[in-house]
Amino acid sequence: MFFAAFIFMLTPVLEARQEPRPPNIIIILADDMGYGDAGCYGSTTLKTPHLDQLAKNGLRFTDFHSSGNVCSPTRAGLVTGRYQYRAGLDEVVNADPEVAAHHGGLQAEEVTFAERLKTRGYATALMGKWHLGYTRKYNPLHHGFDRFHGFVSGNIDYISHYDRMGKYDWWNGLEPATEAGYSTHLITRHALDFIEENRDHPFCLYVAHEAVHAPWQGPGDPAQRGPEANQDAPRSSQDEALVAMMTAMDEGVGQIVQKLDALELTDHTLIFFFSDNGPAAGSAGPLRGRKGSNWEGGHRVPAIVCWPGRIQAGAVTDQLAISLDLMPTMLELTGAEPVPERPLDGISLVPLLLHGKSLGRRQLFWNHKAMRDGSWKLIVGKGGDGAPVARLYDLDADIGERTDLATEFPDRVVAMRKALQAWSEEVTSAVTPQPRPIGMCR
Ligand SMILES: [Ca+2]
Repeated sequence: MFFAAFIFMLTPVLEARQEPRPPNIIIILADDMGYGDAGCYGSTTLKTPHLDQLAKNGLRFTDFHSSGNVCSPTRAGLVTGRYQYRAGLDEVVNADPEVAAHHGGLQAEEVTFAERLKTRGYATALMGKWHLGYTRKYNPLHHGFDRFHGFVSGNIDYISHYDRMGKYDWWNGLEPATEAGYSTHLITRHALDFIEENRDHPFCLYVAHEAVHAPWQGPGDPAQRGPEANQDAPRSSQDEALVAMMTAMDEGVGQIVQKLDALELTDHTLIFFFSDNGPAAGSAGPLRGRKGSNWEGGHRVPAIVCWPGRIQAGAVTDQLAISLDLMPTMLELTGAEPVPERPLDGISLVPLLLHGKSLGRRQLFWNHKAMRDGSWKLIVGKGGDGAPVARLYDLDADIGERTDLATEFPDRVVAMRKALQAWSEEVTSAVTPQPRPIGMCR
């Protein structure tokens, strides 16, 4: 098995030390980075020395999942701590105004981790990709983020900062901002500035990288969109660009770590790195499926958490966890309270991170089509003849989802289908309405 040699339970227990203050929190989110797209996850084509070092200094997950298999849904789940279906954000907020889903976004009644951490005096910022609504009312500044430098669409030209519909999309808070530079570099630079500015103040920094989402552009490539676009200029191949894009992001991770060291904030800062879904151009490693899929390759992603002195260095865990767990984890670490009307769907990872404890057997769900129950994975869909079909895999023995065990374990299939159905009904029982312009139903 792919990671068999490396998987072990965390050896407990790091000696509890008095933390003089709640930690700073930095969430670094990669975009479309697959399970096999880092050196520490087995990549031979992509070099990620800074991520590998982060893993050496912290804890690496082998069974961590995004709550969605595409961009906007995972981000809605991350910032609210709830399955994104509850917020009415189960599909990508589309760049095209002719598509109904362009007009939706994160509605005002949702509660974000930034809003909750502000109740504890945290300075908050998003640097990078939002993708939870295009219009002004959806702006991160209206969702608890004090600062926002970045873009609101699913991707921009890395050089010219135009979205795929040809609209300029780079912002300083509520206002469009003209700023030259490769988007990954700009995101890192703003993150470093924010850390520096808040060196004496607790902060929560969400660094949402564009890398390694399309378009395929390294720092030296020409613009492909906007008035400066040059379609005739020589450019990297997709493979070359992917390497350059990953390298730029990885170097940014290294610069954040270095900045924390220089400011003597390392021991006071938890960094959580993960990807928002499986690969578009990269590798899912041993997993079946890619971005957009309910197979493991669509949602099992690289994830590393680092807090030197508090989380055991160099550990690897096979505990089952999901991006929805970040919000309850942050609330526990900072002493912030959840909002009773918005119950969270994840669990705090603090017992695992700080004490090496098991998270227990869990059930997780994706897209009304797939679920985990411990190591078991159920996927429902349609067979070649169009008839409903349910497939069952034991991921402990079959991480690549190759051997369907449904006929061998019919009772388990029935029980899991029932659980999936009950979950589906529950998460869609009180969905936040999304606006749909008259005449648009799609
Ligand atoms: Ca993505």
